[in-house]
Amino acid sequence: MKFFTAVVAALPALSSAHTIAQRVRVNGQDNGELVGIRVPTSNNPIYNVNDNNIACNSGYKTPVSTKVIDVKAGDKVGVMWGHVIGGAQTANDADNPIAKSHKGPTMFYLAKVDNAASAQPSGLKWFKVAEDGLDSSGSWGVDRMLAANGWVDFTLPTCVAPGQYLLRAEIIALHSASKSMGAQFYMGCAQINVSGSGTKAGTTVSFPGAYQQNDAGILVSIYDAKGNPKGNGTPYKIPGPAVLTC
Ligand SMILES: *[C@@H]1O[C@H](CO)[C@@H](O)[C@H](O)[C@H]1NC(C)=O
Ligand SMILES: [Cu+2]
Repeated sequence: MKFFTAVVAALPALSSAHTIAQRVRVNGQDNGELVGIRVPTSNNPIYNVNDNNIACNSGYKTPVSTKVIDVKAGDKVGVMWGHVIGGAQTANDADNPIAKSHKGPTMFYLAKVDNAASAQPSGLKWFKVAEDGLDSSGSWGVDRMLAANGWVDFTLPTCVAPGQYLLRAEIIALHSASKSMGAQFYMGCAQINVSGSGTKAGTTVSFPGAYQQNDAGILVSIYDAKGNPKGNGTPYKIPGPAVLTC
C-alpha cells in the first residue's frame, strides 16, 4: 500500500515522464523527425477512452508534414517514440523514450482514407494490424520498445488493400491502471500509401468507441504479489479488436 501512496504522491513530478510518436521507418529506412507523421507538441497522455482526440492525438507541431510515406504490403514499418520531440529532454534522460515504469502494450491500427496528408481523424474506421502485450516472461511491449531505443516495428500484413491510410501507433501505459482513468493512452498517426495486391480490411472499430474504461486490459493491475510489474498472474488481454489475419 505504501508503494501506491508513493506513486500517487509523485504524480506531479512524473507528469513529464511521457512519450511522443515522432518518426517513421520502412524496412529500417528512417524518414526523419516529424516526416509523414502528425506529432503533438505535448507528451501528455489521454486518460479518457471517449476523448475525441484518442484517434490521432492533437496539438500538432506545425507545419504538419504533408509527406505520405510509401509502403509495400509485407514491408516492415516502424514508429519511433521519444520523451519529447527530438527524443531525450536532457543528457542521459532516464525517461527517454518513456519512463521505465510505463509498462503496457504497443499497437498499430490502419484507417483507409482518400488523402492521408489531409484526412481528418474523426469518424474513420480502424482495423488493428499489430499488437504486442505481455509475454510469458513478464515483459511488455513497452519493454521491447525501450530495448529498441523507442522503435516499434511490425510487418504490414500482405493482404492489406492498396491505398492511402492513417497508421495509428499506440502505447497504453498501465502503471496506475488499477484505478479507473488510470491507464495512459499515447498515440500518433502516420500518413502512408500502401501498394500491393491485397484486398482486405479487418474488423473495424471507431476511435473513440473501440475501448471502454473498464476493459480488462485498461482497468487492470499489472503487479504480481511481490509488486513487480510482470502481470497479475492471468494473461493480459490487449484492448481492441483482433489483429487482421491474412
Ligand atoms: C501511392 O502508390 C501508388 C503505387 O505505387 C502510386 O501510383 C501513387 O502515386 C501513390 N500515391 C501517393 C499519394 O503517394
Ligand atoms: Cu507518463
